[in-house]
Amino acid sequence: KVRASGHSYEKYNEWETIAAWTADIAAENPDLVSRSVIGETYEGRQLYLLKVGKSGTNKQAIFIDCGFHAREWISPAFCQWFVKEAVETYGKDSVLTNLLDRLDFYILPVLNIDGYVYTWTTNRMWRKTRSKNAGSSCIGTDLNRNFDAGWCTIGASYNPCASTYCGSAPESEKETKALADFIREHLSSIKAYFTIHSYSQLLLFPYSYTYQYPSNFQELNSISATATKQLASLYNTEYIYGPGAETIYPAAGGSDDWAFDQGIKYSFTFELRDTGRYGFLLPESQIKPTCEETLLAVKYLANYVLDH
Ligand code: ING
Ligand code: ZN
Repeated sequence: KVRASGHSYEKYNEWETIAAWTADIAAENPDLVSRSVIGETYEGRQLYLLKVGKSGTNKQAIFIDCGFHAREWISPAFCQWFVKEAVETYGKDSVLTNLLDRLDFYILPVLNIDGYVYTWTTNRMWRKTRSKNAGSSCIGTDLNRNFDAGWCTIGASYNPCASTYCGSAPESEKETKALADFIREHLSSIKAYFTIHSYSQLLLFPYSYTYQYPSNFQELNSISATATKQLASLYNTEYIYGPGAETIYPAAGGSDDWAFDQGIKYSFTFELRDTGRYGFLLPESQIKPTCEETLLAVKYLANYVLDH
């Protein structure tokens, strides 16, 4: 198959390769994949969004984003893997076929593109965006502290030099604004929101900005139990699940809490492999097993959402 030069699902791809891949995968699978642009990054790169699913009327949707944090390279790899699985197994795998017939998946392969590029060129451990901050020589905002969900009240910093800088205001970043605008415009169809991070092997749900439990805590807790069991069924990878604040740490301004408060009652943050041996530098040999096991959890949750 014609494929963006150098692209591989089992390697970490640089941004230009991922960008070319989004065009190719849509062109090769017009009945299943379409590409749109939902905005631009601070440095002017286009934010591509893939809509994956068979065309139909009044379809519900699941939104999945990857690449909030620049150094979490396994995250964009998962979004690419998900689209690959969709196009390669449609009509073969009955579960995925049913999902694609009845749901649309919006896949945002990399949100923090500028930061991702910076991790390839300059600093592999960069997390934030690359936007300039007024009155400071420090660069960047933490996109997962920039949403309007208890913004900057806990687990975030007003200091532009901090790695968890919340930005000058909620949605101050073009990337945050583009994502939030898209979700607001599609609220009537979006039933679930999954945001993919690494590392720690956690499945988190609201809230992170408060220790209070969400209205549907029991339901989220029990489907998280099943989703992580599904995930572990492949390679015994152990995940811990629970509300963000008590499971990882309290942190305001995250996208899952914001999506939940917009009314998207199935809102999750995945923290993929590993638990720290390699951390953000997860070897490429682990891309395939990590994506395969994660896909089991995503498929289970997507199926659950279909019936609820
Ligand atoms: N972890 C997330 C972070 O942004 C998180 C954890 C999830 C915080 C949901 C707030 C809301 O810190 C990583 N690895 O980025
Ligand atoms: Zn992250």
